[in-house]
Amino acid sequence: MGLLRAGSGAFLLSFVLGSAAVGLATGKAPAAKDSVTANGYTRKWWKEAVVYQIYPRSFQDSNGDGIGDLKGITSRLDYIQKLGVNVIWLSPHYDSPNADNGYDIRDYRKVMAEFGTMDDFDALLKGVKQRHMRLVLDLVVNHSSDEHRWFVESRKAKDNPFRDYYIWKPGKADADGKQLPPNNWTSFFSGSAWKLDPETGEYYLHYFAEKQPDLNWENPKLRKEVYDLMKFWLDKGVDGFRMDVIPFISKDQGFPDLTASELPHPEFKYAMGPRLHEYLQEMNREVLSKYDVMTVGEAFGVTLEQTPSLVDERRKELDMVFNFSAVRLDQDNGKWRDWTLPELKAIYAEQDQKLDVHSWNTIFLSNHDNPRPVSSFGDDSEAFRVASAKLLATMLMTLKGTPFVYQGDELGMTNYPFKGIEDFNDIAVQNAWKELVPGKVPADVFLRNMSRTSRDNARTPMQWDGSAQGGFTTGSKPWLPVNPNYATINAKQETVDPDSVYHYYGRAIALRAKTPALVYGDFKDLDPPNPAIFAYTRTLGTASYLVVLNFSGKPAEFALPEGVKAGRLVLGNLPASEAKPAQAGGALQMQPWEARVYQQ
Ligand code: TEU
Ligand code: CA
Repeated sequence: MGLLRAGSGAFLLSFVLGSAAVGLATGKAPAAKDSVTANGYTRKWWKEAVVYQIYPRSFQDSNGDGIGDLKGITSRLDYIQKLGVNVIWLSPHYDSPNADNGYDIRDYRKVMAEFGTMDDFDALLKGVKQRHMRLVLDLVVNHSSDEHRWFVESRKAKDNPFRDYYIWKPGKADADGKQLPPNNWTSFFSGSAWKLDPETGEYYLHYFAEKQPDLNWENPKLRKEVYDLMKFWLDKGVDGFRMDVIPFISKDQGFPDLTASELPHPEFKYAMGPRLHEYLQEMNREVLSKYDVMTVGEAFGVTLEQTPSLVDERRKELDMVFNFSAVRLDQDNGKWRDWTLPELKAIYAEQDQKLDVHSWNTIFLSNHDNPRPVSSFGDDSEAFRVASAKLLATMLMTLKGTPFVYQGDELGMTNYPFKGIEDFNDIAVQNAWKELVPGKVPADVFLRNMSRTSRDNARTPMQWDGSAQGGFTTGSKPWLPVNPNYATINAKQETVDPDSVYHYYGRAIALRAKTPALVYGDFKDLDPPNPAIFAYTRTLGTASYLVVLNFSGKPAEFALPEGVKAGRLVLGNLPASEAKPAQAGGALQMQPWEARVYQQ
């Protein structure tokens, strides 16, 4: 077993003796009430796991209609398993009219017809389990679709039994008696967050699209419905939830206007409402505590200071959250910005400082809402795409926290060469275009910005092979065009090439899996202000690793600080890496985008 080779001394003994060590290797759940610790952390399977995110619409089409589906995913499970990941997070697969690609759910207990049937889901779940992986679903319960039965009822009349499942308010009249929304809250998809519904003459709240009315968590009946639907899926055997904008579920019942300074970032006002902790603790008590599952909340609008209040294990709320600082470092309020390496390093250092042993972090640079990391954080030019994608993989697998890999990143897939507005599918882009162009923003400026920041960059189909449509569909019209670089960047080519980004991900994931220090070890940034090199150590007892990453297209020297040595090279992204161990006081000559991991 790999674990036996890693680390040493008393720590190793407790690590291997713990029943969870067996779980780690087999993918089975550790024994309940396992309280084995590592470096002060309670060991958990989800802390030791690597998660792979699937956006079903774009993963693999099985019937030629141009839309990815569950059968398609099942047919690719071997590919995912061979990468060495332990958990799959599936973006919404529920019945939906697709105003926001499944993040607008019409029926929480039904599979989206385009994706298949409940039998297909059961087959997928079985296939995942057979391969000793786990399946985590997307829980979208801040809002539903306006086509959900609850909303169809709710909008009918003020005294409808489902009225209080949503948030209804009368409008305000201005000086001329004109009807205005109840307050100035804005939607993330442009315009007011309130929509006047002619049926009853009241407004309903929608933080996202008009077709995504916010659910009213003040209503205990609604909360019970949510807990029941969670149990429905957990009883099928799923292993947890990624919770969509979960910090938004509790609303300030005073519904105060946002101030001018709050308006650019309403997420910080919408998140962490007065009853959020109460709801999460109730959910944990009623549902989560009864299963051996993992939860990860999308912490949009949550500050790092607030994070422990959601994930401190003693509070029994969530296991982990996605903090947005790193993934959105290249954007400010939807606008692309230049970022610097010291800024990125400061984020990870601060996360490490502010989360103590009771709180666990996530490490990710991408998902279905963000551009491709090799384009944003690496260099997707011909010269450096492969090296920089591997460097990012090295970082993801060696920082402290559970790593999340978004589909296609393991191939080094890049942003899409968007040209016109018609190339974009995302409702966020289409709504913003209508609101801003041409009056407030010139079209070319808008398009240039969106081509760097748009969510559609991540949503183009998986590139499986060099055949038409990249092997994503046998049809001629995928729902979103395949990136034209599929001829050179694709899974078929990368699975046969031992030097590919794909196989490098596999090696980095395997290294993490067998190296407790890379999971639980102390993190220390060796040179925070260095503009090109990110160098850090991960140390657990006597086991210590040195990670050196050259985040630039130029050679860079890294002088080893006092007490740090580069011993045995255990991972490197360039064949020409100097394998010669460098002693303390020596220097490493790093090639452009070179990444190395040494055992000290
Ligand atoms: O994302 C919400 C979110 O925080 C953003 O990434 C959002 O998409 C962006 O800021 C829009 O400008 C979650 C889902 O991940 C996303 O796909 C959904 O669209 C959204 O919630 C609504 O469910
Ligand atoms: Ca299909």
